Amino acid sequence: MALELYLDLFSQPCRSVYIFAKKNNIPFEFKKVSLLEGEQYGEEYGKINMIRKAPAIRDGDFCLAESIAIMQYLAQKFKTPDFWYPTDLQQRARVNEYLSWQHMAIRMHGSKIFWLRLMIPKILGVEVPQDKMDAAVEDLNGSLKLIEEKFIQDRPFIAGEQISLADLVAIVEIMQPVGAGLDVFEGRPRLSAWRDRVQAAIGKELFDDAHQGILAAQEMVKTMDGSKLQIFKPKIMKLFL
Ligand SMILES: N[C@@H](CCC(=O)N[C@@H](CS)C(=O)NCC(=O)O)C(=O)O
Repeated sequence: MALELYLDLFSQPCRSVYIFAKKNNIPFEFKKVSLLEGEQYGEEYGKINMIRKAPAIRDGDFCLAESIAIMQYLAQKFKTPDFWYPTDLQQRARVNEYLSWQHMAIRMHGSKIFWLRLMIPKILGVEVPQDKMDAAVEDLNGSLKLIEEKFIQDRPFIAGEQISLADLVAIVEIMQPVGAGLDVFEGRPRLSAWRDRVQAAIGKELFDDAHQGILAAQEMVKTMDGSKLQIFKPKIMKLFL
């Protein structure tokens, strides 16, 4: 049975897994889990991932959740080039440092901006108080500053001279608020130069392919049928407001 990747490219962790698998020519079957349609709560998906989040994979009778664990599994199973997840002790520790930090930092703040700027007002029809928005932008700015000053510094990439899982996860996370129309690169030349290097290392075609949905999100919400999302409104409000 082919390796199955359960993904929705609207989701940051799914895009990271998708790009990683494609870039490394890992053969897989794309299984779409439409998160906005609530497919993660279906009976079949529960058998793949009882956490009920995407991404997840099935490799034979082995199922695995969590994007970072998935990419580490794929890196080892398919023996991807060392730079993605270096065997060098300190380089790997540098990658792990970012991968450990990002969950509660750039991922959380970037995702929050996406919901506050776009999905909550445009799809759920709820006005977001200005102080909530300002606080979210302040948190995001704090994380972006740390990415520049702590994680990139004066290196080409987070772990040194070559791209790694840390850069892949970081760029994909940073693109989430961009999808909601926030230009996070403006006034950040170091971040912009790093983005250009990471995009070049991934390849423009693959990067654009993975991001076409999220970068079209502002257009998409104009015609989106948000009725299914209303079921998740209490959860979304609790999470983001
Ligand atoms: N830590 C997990 C996060 C997974 C996650 O939160 N996925 C979101 C999409 S970005 C999801 O599936 N949300 C659906 C829901 O909460 O109902 C990972 O890195 O894979």
